[in-house]
Amino acid sequence: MKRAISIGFAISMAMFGGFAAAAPDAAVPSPVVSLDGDNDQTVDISEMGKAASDSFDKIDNDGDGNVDRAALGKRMSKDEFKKADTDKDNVLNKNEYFIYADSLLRIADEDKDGTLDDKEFKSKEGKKLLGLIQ
Ligand SMILES: [Ca+2]
Ligand SMILES: [Ca+2]
Ligand SMILES: [Ca+2]
Ligand SMILES: [Ca+2]
Repeated sequence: MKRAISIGFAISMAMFGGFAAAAPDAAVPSPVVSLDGDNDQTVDISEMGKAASDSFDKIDNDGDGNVDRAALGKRMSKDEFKKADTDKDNVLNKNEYFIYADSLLRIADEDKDGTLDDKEFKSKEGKKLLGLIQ
């Protein structure tokens, strides 16, 4: 007696139009999206501060709480570093780093609402801030 091995033929019903391609707009890089912790489409001082703190910790790879000009690399020019180093000890501590980032945020904040949107991030200071904290 032959036992026929039955292979189940799955009859697939082609579903047309069921899977529309995902809208590609989510892929557009937005500086706000990466920093916007509360998803209100703007970056406020606390979101900026968190990013600044994270980036500071990354730059301060020996963990002594200070970063020097060399460690900052392209993030800051010599003059900017001088300005940020308010106690003139040739390193930036986290507070100095944050205050400098905050000063950029204030200048970039064109409409003075205390937050930066995508448009404001495109300003000179906005870009600088982004380069600093990302
Ligand atoms: Ca936000
Ligand atoms: Ca250090
Ligand atoms: Ca200093
Ligand atoms: Ca604003």
